[in-house]
Amino acid sequence: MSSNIGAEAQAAYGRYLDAGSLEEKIKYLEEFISLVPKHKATEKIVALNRSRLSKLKREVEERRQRQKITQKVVSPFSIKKEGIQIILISSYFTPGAGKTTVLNYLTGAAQDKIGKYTPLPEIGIYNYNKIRFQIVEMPSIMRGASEGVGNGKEILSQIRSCDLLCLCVDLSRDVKDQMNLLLNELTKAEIRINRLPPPLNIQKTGSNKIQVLYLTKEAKNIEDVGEFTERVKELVNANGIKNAIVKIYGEISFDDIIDALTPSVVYKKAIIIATKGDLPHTEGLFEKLEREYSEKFSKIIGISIHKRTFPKDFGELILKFLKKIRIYTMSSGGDIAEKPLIIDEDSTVKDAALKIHRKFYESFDHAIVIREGARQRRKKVGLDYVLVDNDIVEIFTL
Ligand SMILES: Nc1nc2c(ncn2[C@@H]2O[C@H](COP(=O)(O)OP(=O)(O)O)[C@@H](O)[C@H]2O)c(=O)[nH]1
Ligand SMILES: [Mg+2]
Repeated sequence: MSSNIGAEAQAAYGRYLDAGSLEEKIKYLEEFISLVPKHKATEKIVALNRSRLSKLKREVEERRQRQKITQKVVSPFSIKKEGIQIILISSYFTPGAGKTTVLNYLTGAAQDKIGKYTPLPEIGIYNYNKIRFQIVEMPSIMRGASEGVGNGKEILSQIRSCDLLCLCVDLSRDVKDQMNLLLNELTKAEIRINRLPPPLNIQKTGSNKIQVLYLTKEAKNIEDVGEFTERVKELVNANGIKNAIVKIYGEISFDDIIDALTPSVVYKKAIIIATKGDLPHTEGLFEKLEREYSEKFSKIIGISIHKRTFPKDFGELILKFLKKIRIYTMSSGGDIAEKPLIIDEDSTVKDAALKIHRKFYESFDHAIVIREGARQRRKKVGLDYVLVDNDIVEIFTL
């Protein structure tokens, strides 16, 4: 191993090589990666070992899935989704960041739990214009949560399937500490925040070689394609994959390749709620938080429960952030449903039909869309028609 690495890292690597169990191997390899100084000369070795690490983690995950099937335990941290699920988290300290306060403000739930440590999830329903948001407060995240400290594994596992993650940050305490802890544990749990999946795809084949294809102009925009290709192959190979096609559709980094090789990586949308802006010595701190984190978090809300500064249109703000629209279905009798159907922005009539029931798609004939304010208020359309917020849709089947 190269001398760029340092003695401590070398020692950790030795422990990794000697380790007997998968868990130990993961622990020492993580230690090694964290100890290696990060610069150009070590980039390759770090990437290679991160690829090995992701393979080890996949093996542990596969083993856990197999055990889960045989055990079938129901965890109190596993919450059945109702409507749009928003999870509130914060880093652990007392008194807390104000999660229960937010939950209670939005839903009326858990009034008696404000100011108390809540070791289990607290749940409430926030109704906004007939749209249901399920607000879940998770127990505070502790350092080491991704390794299981303070039920961290269960909490992070539920976060993986929520619709929106909300980081509650107390402005009266060190904001950086709180953010670092949360972002660090999320990253370790393979939860990527406000990022799109990288533009690449790795398919295993039977061809007995690794092939790398650059399919767009952006993908080809690399200094030395030959060297890059060799490195990609090395990373894929280090993950135990000997035959595959790697299709690259845009600009990517080595970290992106490792993410694509790690099936447990999920991509989550998240916002920050900064609390307690009324307390002394918090002036200017919200603006500082915005300056430091607005690149990663396009939505940061500053609140103070005492000054009642919670946004009145929180539901609207969330729908926009999640790029969702609401449509209203109409029956043949002309009755418009009271509850909207929530679908992704840019959805078509086909997407809506499928969401209502497959049969509306399978025997679809045409649809009528009523759009207030449009030049043609009532329009006969086909499956490809793109819907917008507040459209009223009636589907006619054959
Ligand atoms: N001054 C001030 N105190 C708050 C605010 N929000 C919450 N608190 C207080 O902070 C403490 C912890 O709140 P809680 O909601 O239980 O935090 P949790 O542990 O994150 O659920 C309680 O005493 C709350 O009354 C706020 O906006 N301003
Ligand atoms: Mg609480």
